Amino acid sequence: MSRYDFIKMKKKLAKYLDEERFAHTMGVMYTCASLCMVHGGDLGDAQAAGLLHDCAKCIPNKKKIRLCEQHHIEMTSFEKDHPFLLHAKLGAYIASKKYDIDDKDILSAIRYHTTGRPGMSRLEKIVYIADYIEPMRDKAPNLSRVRRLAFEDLDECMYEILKDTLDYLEENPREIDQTTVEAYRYYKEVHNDRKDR
Ligand code: DGI
Ligand code: FE
Ligand code: FE
Repeated sequence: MSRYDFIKMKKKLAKYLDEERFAHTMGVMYTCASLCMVHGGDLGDAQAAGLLHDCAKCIPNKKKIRLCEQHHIEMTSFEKDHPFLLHAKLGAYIASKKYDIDDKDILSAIRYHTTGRPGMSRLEKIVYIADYIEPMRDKAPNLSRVRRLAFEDLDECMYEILKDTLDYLEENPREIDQTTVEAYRYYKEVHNDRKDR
């Protein structure tokens, strides 16, 4: 038996997410599980992180800001201007308070699932990547290649996804969060260091 009551968690989550988001969430949860089977780690933790990664996604933007203020969750001015980004931070908070998750790595995987960050843990990478490649996703470029890469090499896959995400965001450079840029630079360096060896 898993330490997690996934049935109970899913029931609760279904109340806070719309149908489409819930379906995406299931895709992410099972994709996290599959990636964990290949790359290692705790299967229950991977599923819990995937299941809860977007738990704050359907909260209206104004309310996201208000909740962050109420619970003393620090916001950058960029996040205040782009409140959809807050669903990651706020999601980590809700996962800990409302879903009794106390594992730091799970909470951090939720926290950084939108931007990534330099030096991510295996679980953080698994959630970030699963969010991008789950079966319902269909808009990103190079998806079939990225999907294969996800099961071969997490760091290379992070580099590829961050590169494609920034290429897409470059259309409106003012929209780019510094954390995304820092994550990209980090995984680009990992990529280049390997090539040189
Ligand atoms: O919540 P999801 O839609 O499942 O996925 P997500 O939390 O990864 O959010 C996806 C969007 O986030 C995607 O359109 C790219 C965008 N994103 C990632 N980094 C940045 C960003 N958007 C802005 N404005 N700035 C960023 O740095
Ligand atoms: Fe998200
Ligand atoms: Fe998501």
